[in-house]
Amino acid sequence: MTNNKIHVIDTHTGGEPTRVVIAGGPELGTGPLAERLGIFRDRHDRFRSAVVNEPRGSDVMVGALVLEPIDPTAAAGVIFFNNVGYLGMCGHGTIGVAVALAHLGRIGDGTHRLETPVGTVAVTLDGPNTVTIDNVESYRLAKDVSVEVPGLRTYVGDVAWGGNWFFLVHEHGETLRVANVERLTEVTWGLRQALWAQGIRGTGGAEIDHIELIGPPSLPGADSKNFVLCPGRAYDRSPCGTGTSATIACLVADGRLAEGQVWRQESIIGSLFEASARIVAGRVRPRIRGTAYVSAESTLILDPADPFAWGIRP
Ligand code: PYC
Repeated sequence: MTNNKIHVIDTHTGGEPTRVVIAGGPELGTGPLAERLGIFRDRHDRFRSAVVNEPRGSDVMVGALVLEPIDPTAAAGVIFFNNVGYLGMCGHGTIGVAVALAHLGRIGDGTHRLETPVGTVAVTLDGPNTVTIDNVESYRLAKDVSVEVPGLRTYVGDVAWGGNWFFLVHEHGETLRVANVERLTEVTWGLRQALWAQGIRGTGGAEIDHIELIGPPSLPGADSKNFVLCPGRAYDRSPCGTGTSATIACLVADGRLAEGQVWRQESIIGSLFEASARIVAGRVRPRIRGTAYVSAESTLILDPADPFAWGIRP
C-alpha cells in the first residue's frame, strides 16, 4: 500500500531533472539498498511510474527515493529510477538529492555519505547548489570492442562501469549538437540493441544500457563533449555523472589522465561537470563536481478515480 500524497522536490543538474521523493514512498524494509531496490521493483513498480512517467513526469525525468540509511551516520539511502526501470547510481541525481536535502535543511556544507544499491558515495556540499561526489569504484572492462549496427556501420568502443554500464565511442562520425539529437538517438539506440544482440555485456552478464558518444568540446576550457543515451531512450541533458566516471576510468587506464588532474566534461546542451580521479587501493574512484537548482517543491496526488494515476506505462 502506498500513500496517496507524495512530497517531492524537483531539481535539475545541468538541465537534467531529478524528482526527489522525500515522503510518501512505499515501505521497502530496512535491508541493504540493493535488496530494497528488488522489493521496489517487484512489488511497487507502479509507484516508479506514477512519479516519473507522464502525465506528471516525462521520459527524461529521473526519480530518487530518499530512504533511511542502514548506517545511521550516513545522511540517507537513495534508489534512482527512470521511465523504464532502476539505476545503480546516478551522478546528476546524486547532486540533485544533495541540493534537495540542503534545501530542506537536512544537510549543510561539508561531506555526507549516501547509500545506493551499488555502494556508498560521498557528497560534499559547497554552498546551496554545488556538490562534489566521490563516486563508486569505476573501471574499464573491455577496450576496442567492435559492434556492427545493422543499417549503420561498425563501431569500436570501450565497455566501462561508472555506477551504470556504458559503451563509450570516440570514432562515430557524428556531430555532437542539440540539433542532431534525433540522429544521435538513432545511432546510440542501434548500438545498445546491437550490443545486446551480439552478446556484449557488463560484468555478470549485465546489459550495457547507457551509450556515450564522445567528441570535441564547444565550451572554452572543456576537454570533451558527450551525448549519453539513457535506458529509456531519453538523452542525458547533463554530462552524466556515471558516464563521466566511466570516461575517467578509461582515461586513467589509457594513461591519459593522472590522479587529481581535472577533466571538464561538457554535455550535449552545454552544461559542465568537473571530474578527476582518486586512486584508492589501486582502483579509480572518480570525483564529479556539478551544480543543481531546486525548481519545485510539491505534493503529487494519486487519486483513485484517476485512470492515469499510476502514470502512462508502455
Ligand atoms: O548522471 O549518472 C548520471 C545519469 C545516469 C542517467 C542519467 N543521468
